[in-house]
Amino acid sequence: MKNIWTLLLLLGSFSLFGQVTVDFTDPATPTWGTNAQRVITVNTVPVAMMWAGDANQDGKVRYSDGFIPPFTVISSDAISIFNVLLGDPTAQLDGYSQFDTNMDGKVRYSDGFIPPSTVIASDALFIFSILDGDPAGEITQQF
Ligand SMILES: [Ca+2]
Ligand SMILES: [Ca+2]
Repeated sequence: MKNIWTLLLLLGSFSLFGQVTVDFTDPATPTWGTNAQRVITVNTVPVAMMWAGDANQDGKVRYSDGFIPPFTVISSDAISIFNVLLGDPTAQLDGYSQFDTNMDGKVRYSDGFIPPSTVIASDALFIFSILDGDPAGEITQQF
């Protein structure tokens, strides 16, 4: 299972016959709910994408733990990456994984470097960037 959330097309009705092509990268494509997609700018063009970063699969993207009094803890996705690497901040897992938030085929807590110039980006820092650099930020999956 990946760390991206399900995305639903918002249509009044549709036919079950024939082939339908839907461009979810077009921000004008109607999707169910509010804030269902993240919109970024690529070469000055707005592009919609699915939310990623829910490494622990709890329906929320968080960099740090959250707390809702009196007893509810919302676990950090970044810490879940640290834990799956057995607490080694420089470790790396290769292959398909829900903890691979930037979807490069590798799970890393910190950036890796292969000389002379290859950087393997941190999945934890990717979560931080999804939250626009707010360590206490949170995005909740709709539905
Ligand atoms: Ca989560
Ligand atoms: Ca990765």
